[in-house]
Amino acid sequence: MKIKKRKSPTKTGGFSLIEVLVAILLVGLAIAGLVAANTSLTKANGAAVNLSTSEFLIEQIRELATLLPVIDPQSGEDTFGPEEAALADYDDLDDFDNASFSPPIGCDKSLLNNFAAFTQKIKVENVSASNFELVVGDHSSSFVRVTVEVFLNSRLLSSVSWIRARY
Ligand SMILES: [Ca+2]
Ligand SMILES: [Ca+2]
Repeated sequence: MKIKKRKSPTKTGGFSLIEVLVAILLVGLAIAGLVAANTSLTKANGAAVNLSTSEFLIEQIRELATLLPVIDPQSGEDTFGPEEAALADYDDLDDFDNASFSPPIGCDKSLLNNFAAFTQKIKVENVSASNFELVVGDHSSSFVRVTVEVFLNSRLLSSVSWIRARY
């Protein structure tokens, strides 16, 4: 009588348990790597979007400021700061000194409610005609430095300064 030989599992062409475990481990590592790469890409993308938004919000103030005279058209140098009660009536650059807008404003002073988490902070300072780094007394020179900072939930994203001459 013939006894049927049982085939050994290693000779069937299948995988051993160790091989399967190693394969699972490698696939797991590959998936973990992909998830990590995707997470950092998403974070980088989010940061880039926030940065472009802050540049856009700075640009709004720059455009608005470009159209304004440096001192008030009516009161001249009498007041450094706003002579007017409402933002809609602000008509010179120093009206915006120490102004903070959240939601931020557009170049037409309208509220940009879609960017409510962002804040624009504006500083207007007179600087020396011979040294733009040197802040001098209000209305004591013909040059002002406008600084706009943009915050996202109180975290500073961008800050830009520029010089305007009084004309
Ligand atoms: Ca004014
Ligand atoms: Ca003013």
